[in-house]
Amino acid sequence: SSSDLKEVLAYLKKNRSAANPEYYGKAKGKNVFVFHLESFQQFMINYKVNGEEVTPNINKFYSDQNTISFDNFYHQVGQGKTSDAETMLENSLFGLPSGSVMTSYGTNNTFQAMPAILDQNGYTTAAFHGDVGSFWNRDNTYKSWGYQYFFSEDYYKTKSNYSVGYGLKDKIFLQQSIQYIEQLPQPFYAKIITVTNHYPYELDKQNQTIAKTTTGDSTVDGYVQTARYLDEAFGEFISYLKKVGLYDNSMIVVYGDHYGISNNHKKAIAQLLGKDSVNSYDLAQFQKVPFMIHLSGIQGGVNHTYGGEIDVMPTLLDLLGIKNTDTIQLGNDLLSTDRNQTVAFRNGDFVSPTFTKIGSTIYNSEGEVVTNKLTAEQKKQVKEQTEFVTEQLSISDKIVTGDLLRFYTPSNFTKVDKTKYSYKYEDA
Ligand code: GP9
Ligand code: MN
Repeated sequence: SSSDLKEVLAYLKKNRSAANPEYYGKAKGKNVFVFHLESFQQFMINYKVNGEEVTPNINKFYSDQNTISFDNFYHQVGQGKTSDAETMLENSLFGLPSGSVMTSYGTNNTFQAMPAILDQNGYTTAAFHGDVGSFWNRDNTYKSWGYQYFFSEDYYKTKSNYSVGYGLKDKIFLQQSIQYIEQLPQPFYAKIITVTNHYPYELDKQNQTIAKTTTGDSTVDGYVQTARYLDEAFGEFISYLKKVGLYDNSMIVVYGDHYGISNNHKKAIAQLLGKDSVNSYDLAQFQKVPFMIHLSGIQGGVNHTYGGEIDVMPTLLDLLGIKNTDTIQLGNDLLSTDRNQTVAFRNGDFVSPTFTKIGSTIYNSEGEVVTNKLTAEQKKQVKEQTEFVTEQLSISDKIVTGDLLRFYTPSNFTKVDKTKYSYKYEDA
């Protein structure tokens, strides 16, 4: 109801942080690529197998002088996995405690998503993915989010050996995406969703260019091989962007959507990390994924702020210089100097520069259990962080399940007309 909306607006008033003038508008008018690295975790950055870098192209991009790379950035997905990541990145709203926002609410809810906002600021908007368009209800959800174009499997030439797992192999997918990218009027916003580095990490022989790891856990050991393949595909794509001049007139955003190796594989994770064992704190740290922003002319470097997928949309809108102070976003610009660095996991646990909470256990920043050693002051802090996370998640759930955005329209925004869009190949 509209009284729930009042609660949301009060929350935002209390919790949104101001943009950093040093970065605001730095990417104004640039094309935007959001490059989705399927199941790609932060620990893979500069990771070596037998002395050999697994992902040299992504590593190079991470350390580029014009890339801002975040090394305390966490995925925040729940059961909705990729779809939760997409929901957070483009709406600054969380996935649900169970199920998927895109599947359950994507078709009918009102959204004020990044594609729609950019469309209304003169951008062409397109999503690319080599799986069937209906997976995670993307074909309906993207209309609600205001995507003008959605290039899904139907737009790609397929052969039996072109695909593995959930869709086209990344290299083939990206090669065939170029013809569509070239036709997009600039400036454009293009989201590119890869898929080959997906559980169970299968890959044909000729694309295996690095040895598997040897943990003995067969669902884990192929991960570096598909990650290497993804890295090669990424490298080819970056070369293409450089060749056609898109590298310099685009903001290139690269992120990992969620873990590739689940917490069911503790022994293997410990081995990959060179540890005897891993505890809940280590596993929370293991949920880091890359988040990188490349922009020619910007001073890059590794930024240590704590944040997550919920924070991407405000970060990008501020860099693009698109006013978003009155949009309903639950995250905060990662480049803002006064942001709350408590990062919620979907189950209510959290990480932060000071304390990490997993279930009822509190860890300090060194990973020591401090549940029963907290001073009164620290107890108060943990309590505040816990309340912040609970409120942030519950506000998000209220917005989604109550379809509250239908009661609110930001200034300079026109409600999305879903009937405008058709993504069918024959209509193209
Ligand atoms: C399928 C792909 C996989 O189209 O995006 O989604 P996930 O299983 O990672 O949620
Ligand atoms: Mn995924």
